[in-house]
Amino acid sequence: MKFIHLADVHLGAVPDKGCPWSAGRGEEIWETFRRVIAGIRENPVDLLFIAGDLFHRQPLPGELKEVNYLFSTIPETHVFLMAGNHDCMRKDSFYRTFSWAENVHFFAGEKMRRIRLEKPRVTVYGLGYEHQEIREPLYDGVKPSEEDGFRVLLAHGGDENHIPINVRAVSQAGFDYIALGHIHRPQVLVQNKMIYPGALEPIDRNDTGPHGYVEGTYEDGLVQAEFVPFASRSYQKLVLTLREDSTQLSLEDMLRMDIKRQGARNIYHVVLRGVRSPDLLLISEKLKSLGNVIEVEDLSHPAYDPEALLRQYGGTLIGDYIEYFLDKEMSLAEEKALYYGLQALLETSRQVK
Ligand SMILES: [Mn+2]
Repeated sequence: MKFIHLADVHLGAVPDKGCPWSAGRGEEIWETFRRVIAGIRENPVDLLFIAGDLFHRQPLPGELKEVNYLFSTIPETHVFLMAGNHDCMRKDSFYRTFSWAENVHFFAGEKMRRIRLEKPRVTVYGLGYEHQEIREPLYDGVKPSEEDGFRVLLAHGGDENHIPINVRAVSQAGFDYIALGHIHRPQVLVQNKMIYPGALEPIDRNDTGPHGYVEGTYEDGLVQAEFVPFASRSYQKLVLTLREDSTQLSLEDMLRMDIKRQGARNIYHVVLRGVRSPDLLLISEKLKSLGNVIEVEDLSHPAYDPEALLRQYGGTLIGDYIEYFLDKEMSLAEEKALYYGLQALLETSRQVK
């Protein structure tokens, strides 16, 4: 028996609002979901688990129809679907009245339900969110009944406000596989058994690293499951190390090359480290324009030698300023203050001369 497990697709989300590349990303999330279904059409699986937050917010009737159309193109695959906290089934939710294709099994309501199929032999336990927050540990006491075949728990949450989960209790309750959703970074809690596949596409800048879904098999009581990277891009951190001879243009070249090497589609958080010449005036806006750069964080500092400057400027305002900092353990912010302050003081004293 083959299955695919995904979660947190967040259809309808438009990540990185205000950034030049943002406009296409809402569409891209739909496209990646469509590609998953197209992949199943080519290499069929028996079961598709979608562990909540398929939509970023309340789905519109048209959106449900699109998703249902996609499911109808894989009639051999049984789709198990639940509402998560983002797309929870409110009183007026279109989820309540929607009629799904025959191969779709939708968990409606916060009461635990069991769906049993005979072909293939599988039992899936689950529920759907009707509220944005659920603080009761609804999964902790659930035990599957004794029956043959693949026994699965479809579950969304795991933090304090979204059905807290006791990993030990749930992993030992007797399920063959626990298909989790809600945490956006892929995470294996128990190998081949209890897994967060993470968001299918990264949804915001905290969703760093690879994204995709989990693909697995169930054979004679044995589950094999592995992560398949599938997202069209990822958020990455990119560190540029400055030296005293770095210039704005040399940095731009370095960044261009790094972005080319790591993929122009990815979205970068650029961190500047190392030392730079005191007269280098960094234009980080310019760096931002060289690719999908969401932030430039400057942790570099000018190549001043505070001790030498102290000898040179002892007894002056600059000397006192340096002494104030050198006498103590400096935090990162204080270190920055020292260097920025020095820069300002040295420039003023130069102008006075
Ligand atoms: Mn969620």
